[in-house]
Amino acid sequence: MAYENILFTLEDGIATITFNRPKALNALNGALLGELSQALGEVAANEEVRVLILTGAGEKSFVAGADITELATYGPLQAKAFAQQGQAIISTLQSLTIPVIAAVNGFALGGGSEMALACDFIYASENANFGLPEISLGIIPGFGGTQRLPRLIGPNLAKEMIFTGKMIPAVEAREIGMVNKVLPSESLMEETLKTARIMASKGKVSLRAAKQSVNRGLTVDLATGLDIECDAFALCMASEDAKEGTAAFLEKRKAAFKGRLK
Ligand code: CO8
Repeated sequence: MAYENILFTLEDGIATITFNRPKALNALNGALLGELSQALGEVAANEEVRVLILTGAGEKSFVAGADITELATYGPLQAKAFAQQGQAIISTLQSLTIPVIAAVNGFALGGGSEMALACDFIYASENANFGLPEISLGIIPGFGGTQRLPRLIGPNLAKEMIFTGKMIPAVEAREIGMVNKVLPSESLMEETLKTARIMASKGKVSLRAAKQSVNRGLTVDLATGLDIECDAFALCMASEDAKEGTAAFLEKRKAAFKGRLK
């Protein structure tokens, strides 16, 4: 499908979705969210996709939040529908079975931070800034920020960010555990791709099982989480990838995973 507000590419099993409204700092309007939803559907349906990267067009912004010109026209019911649309799409993103990296190349504000938080991890450029500035607009985060940020960095730091609306630079975001790596702008995509290629070379069944074990385990008590891990581990052993991975080790060669869900 042809997109106008995002760019979608797929190369060597790595899909990249680029938010592409640089004149509005890639702010999320209804049209962009609709296209993102379509693109995530394409990613989920295509067995060739092994890893997804999200990034923003231009050098200044990943996503500067929901489009405030659209937001300003909403009454409560439209606002609820918009928040539900955004939350559903971001939940779809979070529940993709493949790894998803946010390559944050500038402002990640409001819905932009919330989008990045739903990815498996974040790499950021040195000029990136993160924040949930909704409080300064007289509203609160509506795309999951009050839920995902405290789970990631703890309630006190999250409350400080949400109650003040202040932006924090990439280095500080790394210190508090929001960001895995901070990179010079010019090497952000290459470094992100390097990590994506490493993950894309692993077994698809085991990657999927690892992601589901971590994500599901985080929502339950430790004993239940360990059960989830045991079951997922056992399922992996039935896969073609596990046979190949263990045989390759014993034969002292590099494993050639087929990426099939068997
Ligand atoms: N929406 C629409 N347009 C935007 C947005 C935005 N979020 N952010 C920037 N733009 C536009 C500006 O209006 C400007 O357009 P123009 O050139 O036509 O005047 C252009 O992008 C460039 O922006 P600036 O000139 O402001 O660039 P600066 O470098 O001076 O500042 C900032 C960059 C700091 C990022 C500044 O633009 C800013 O503060 N933007 C708004 C950030 C913000 O508040 N985001 C949160 C939005 S609310 C939200 O995300 C809620 C999500 C959940 C919603 C669910 C509820 C229904």
